[in-house]
Amino acid sequence: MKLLSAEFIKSAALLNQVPQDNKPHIAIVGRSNVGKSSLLNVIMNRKRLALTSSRPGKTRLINFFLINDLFYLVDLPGYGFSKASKKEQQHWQSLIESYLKSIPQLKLIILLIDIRHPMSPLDYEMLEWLAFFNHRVIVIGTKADKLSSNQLVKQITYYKKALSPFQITEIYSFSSITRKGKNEVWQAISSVIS
Ligand SMILES: Nc1nc2c(ncn2[C@@H]2O[C@H](COP(=O)(O)OP(=O)(O)OP(=O)(O)O)[C@@H](O)[C@H]2O)c(=O)[nH]1
Ligand SMILES: [Mg+2]
Repeated sequence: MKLLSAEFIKSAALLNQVPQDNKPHIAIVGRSNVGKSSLLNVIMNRKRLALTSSRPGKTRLINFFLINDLFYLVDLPGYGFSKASKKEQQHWQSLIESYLKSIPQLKLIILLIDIRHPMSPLDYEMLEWLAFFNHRVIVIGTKADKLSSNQLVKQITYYKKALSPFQITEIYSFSSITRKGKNEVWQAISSVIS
């Protein structure tokens, strides 16, 4: 599949604001600041269609981007943003969770982790939760440009082992700076869309 068009459609603060048509959804999840919006821009071949920031907590709503008039890429707020108030965190968490459990058009979850670090307790929680709802998940390790190729091999090996209990075999490293991993993400998307 080739990228033909990418268009911002809307932001949703509530579940009933999610687009109501039957087009498939592919959602990007991961902790705050891991690089979700940056990855989306690389995938959509646009510099700033999804807004990014070096300060965690940039994405606060569910943002929908229509690709090729065919499916939605969905940018979710990150989890584990400690500077937000408890009330805000609970609101995001319930928004993310209700979206992830109640949208039948959701075909694939792209879970982002920072390849430099081990999985956090919140990543484990998210994986267990996604497994409970039987979602198809691939894992993408972001910020690969910050590691040497030796370190990268080591981290991928660690992740393969950590993810095997979740029956996840697809794990790729990615960099929004070098665009490494872009093709692998596109391939995973194509495989659930066509
Ligand atoms: N070196 C490097 N920096 C990255 C990469 N991806 C993202 N960043 C940086 O990490 C910061 C956060 O990126 P975002 O894409 O806004 O992260 P996010 O996951 O959407 O964050 P929230 O919206 O807060 O949940 C920004 O300063 C990005 O420039 C990467 O692959 N390599
Ligand atoms: Mg974001």
